[in-house]
Amino acid sequence: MNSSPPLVEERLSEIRRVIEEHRSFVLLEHHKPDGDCIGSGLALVQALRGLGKQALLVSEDPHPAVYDFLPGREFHTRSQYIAPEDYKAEVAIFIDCTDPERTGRAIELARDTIWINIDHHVSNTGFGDLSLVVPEAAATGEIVYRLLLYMRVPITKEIATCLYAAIATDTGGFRYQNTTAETFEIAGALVGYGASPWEVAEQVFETRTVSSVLLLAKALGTLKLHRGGKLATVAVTREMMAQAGASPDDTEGIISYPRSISGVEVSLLFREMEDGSGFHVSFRSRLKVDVSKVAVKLGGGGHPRAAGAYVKGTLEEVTQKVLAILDELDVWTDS
Ligand SMILES: [Mn+2]
Repeated sequence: MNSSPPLVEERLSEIRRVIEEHRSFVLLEHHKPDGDCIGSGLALVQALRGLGKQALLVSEDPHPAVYDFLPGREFHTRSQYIAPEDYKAEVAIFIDCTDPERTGRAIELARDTIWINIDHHVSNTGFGDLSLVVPEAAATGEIVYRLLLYMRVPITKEIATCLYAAIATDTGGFRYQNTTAETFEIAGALVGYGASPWEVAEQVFETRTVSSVLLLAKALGTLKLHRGGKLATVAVTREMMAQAGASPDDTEGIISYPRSISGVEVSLLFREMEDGSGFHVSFRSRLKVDVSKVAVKLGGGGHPRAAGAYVKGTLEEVTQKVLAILDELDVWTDS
């Protein structure tokens, strides 16, 4: 992990220079931020503050309550609470965002700033004045760690906890295919800096709200198998959300159940949009199918094993549309 590829090395040095030469920063998260985005953002905002910089982490959507235990929350706000004229940054750092639009209204704070793009999504557009996109990284948290190490920024227990949480969540607790030796090396180093694997696991993986468990029960009632048992789908409607008293966060993790069924290669979760215009489709694949290709065809994006897209229409129409694209890609035959 000490030998970065030349391009990454060059970008790290350019980013270090930009950080050293400026004093005010805005860090932008993608909409519906996940653990990697939140942990990476909180780590970086605390690191910049530690360097004596002015830094603020901004997201359009709230942080799910499950991440409330992470340090640095006092440096985060939502775009609805801050007007662009109230916070003038010289540099904007986009975190875990495939493209700038993913930040939603938070992007208004990035006007007339230098743009730095730090991400690990294959589908990242390479936007920004400086882009540090490392698709081999399991999490954006790994890249932020490398940057802090490169800059010789002291890694406090607080920063280590945030980065560890970022990596633990994007690797599904070090179980997904993206987990590498480097992931463990970095995670090990972070534990050395004071991160507690047990505390993060307990808070993030071992704690659920009652509404999420009720919603899970309803979602599993919709389970259907297609294409000879290689595709499993579940749906969450607005009605089910209301009955369970669920918030959008409560859909987290539901998709891992259909994917865990023996023989299933691809699983889909259809989540009805709040305005009823269509469904957000989450894709997960086990081994062979690159679901990011399907998501991109539908105007979405993501990783080969986890992706998502918004599709307009009724549940039946959306299901037919997605299945047609999966069939078109001929993913069921090459076994
Ligand atoms: Mn990520």
